Amino acid sequence: MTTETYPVPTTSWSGAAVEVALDAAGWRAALLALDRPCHVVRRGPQVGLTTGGQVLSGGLGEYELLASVAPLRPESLGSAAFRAAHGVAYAYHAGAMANGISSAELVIALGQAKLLGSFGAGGLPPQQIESAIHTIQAALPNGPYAFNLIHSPNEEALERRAVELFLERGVQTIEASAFLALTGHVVRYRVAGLRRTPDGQIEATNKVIAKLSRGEVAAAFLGPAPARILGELQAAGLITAEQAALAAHVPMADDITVEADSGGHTDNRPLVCLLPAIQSQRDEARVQHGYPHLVRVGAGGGIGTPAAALATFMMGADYIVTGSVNQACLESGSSPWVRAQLAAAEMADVMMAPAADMFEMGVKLQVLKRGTLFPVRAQKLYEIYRAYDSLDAIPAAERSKLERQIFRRPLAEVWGDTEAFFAGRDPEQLRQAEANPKRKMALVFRWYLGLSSRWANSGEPGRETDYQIWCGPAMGAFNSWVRGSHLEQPEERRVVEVARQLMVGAAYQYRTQQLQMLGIELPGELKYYKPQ
Ligand code: FMN
Repeated sequence: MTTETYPVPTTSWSGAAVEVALDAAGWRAALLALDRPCHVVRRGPQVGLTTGGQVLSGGLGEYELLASVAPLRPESLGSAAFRAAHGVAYAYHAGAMANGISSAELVIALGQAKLLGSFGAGGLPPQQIESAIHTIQAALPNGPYAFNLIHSPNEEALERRAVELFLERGVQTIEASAFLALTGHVVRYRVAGLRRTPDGQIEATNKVIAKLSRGEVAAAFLGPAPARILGELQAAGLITAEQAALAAHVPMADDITVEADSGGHTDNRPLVCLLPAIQSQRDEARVQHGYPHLVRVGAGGGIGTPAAALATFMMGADYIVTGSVNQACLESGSSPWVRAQLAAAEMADVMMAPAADMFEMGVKLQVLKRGTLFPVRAQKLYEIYRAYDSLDAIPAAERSKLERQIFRRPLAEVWGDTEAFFAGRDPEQLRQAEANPKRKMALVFRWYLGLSSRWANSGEPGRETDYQIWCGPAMGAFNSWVRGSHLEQPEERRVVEVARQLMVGAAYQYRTQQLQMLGIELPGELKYYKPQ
């Protein structure tokens, strides 16, 4: 036989009864007061939440103290070093979206709220990038902002010109993406910003946030710039001998964004697998190269809810990156039609489809399938490309179907436009196409793949079924989270509000999770954060 014992509480709570919330609204308010501690207290049968009063050691208070959680402001999530380095309020980065979908307006709105956004320079001609630099710098003379430097294997001149512009105009942060290895251009950007300070330290004024999803690319950006590339840059007079020497002691990137299954180009890796692998690579690189600071590792891909944001921070991410959810915001360079489709998307409304830039290699990217036939049509083009060696080899019936349904004009006309496009921009492409009919077919098909994303952004009337809308499952997750709140409506979605709600929600859910681990079972509607 056993007898039950009743321990004297070692801590108790003392305060006015009016400070103890007993109903759901009061509990929510207490949990939402993120800059105050939150106590769960009991007197008799009543359990309440409070953010006031006093915790006493010993049982002298009027209330028994069941659990307490410390304050946690959204500003505290992630790395303080990231916030300090980029001059931002949150460890949060809105990743680049090509063709100016991450528009100057979007980057400025974030920057004015002290949040980091990357301008979507990918796919834009240099004049448009230059004009965006001008607009963004005028609005945010002290930042924060970043520009995307996207690796451009097919049109190397674009990558070179972007770096020249960034250096000429003093753009001090870039988000470098789609790199398979380091190129002279990205190394030049990084190293041209190195200098020795009067106290003998090395200052890296050109910050690089490298976005990647593969270990070998991470290794390149975690290491110093390769001697071979430094030698070439120095010989060409693009960096000084001192900068080349300093580069041996500095990693290529300040920050590495680990990109899991995301909208647009993606390797579809799960965040929970990829992030720890790159984090340990980062730790090893620090030991190997003897860096005094850690390269920060953030993560994106799939973040569309506070739960996802919190999970990423709890895995040790220094910052989080969003993409898909920002395209659905008013400031994005997309069209109202696209924003409406995005706002209605479910998580399964996305699929992989052939990418315009690396079409011939069979590279795919993640797009919305809701409301558009683009993914199916692009896949059809890829199958035809694989099956035949030239446009003339396509059977007549098949060719006429393509001309009617997809191109809506004769392929000869499409080739005419393609020639005109490349004549000024990159005549080498035309020379290759003349020599190789399969290459010519690829360029004609890429006409459709390239224009379909522009039609989506401009809202080209009558072409809705061909809109190419890059989007990942984060969009559907976001939509189900905001259902019933002000953010359900496309016209209410603004990038700063989305960032704020995600970060506040992550801080809120951190505290409710902690309470759960302390044995406090909150009702479902309080456990999870809904946009307030
Ligand atoms: N990342 C880039 O580095 N350069 C781009 O040009 C680019 N374009 C994108 C366009 C769209 C519409 C979307 C949705 C994403 C794009 N991304 C690009 C990736 C985002 O910057 C971000 O890393 C990614 O969307 C995060 O994953 P999520 O979509 O699951 O939020």
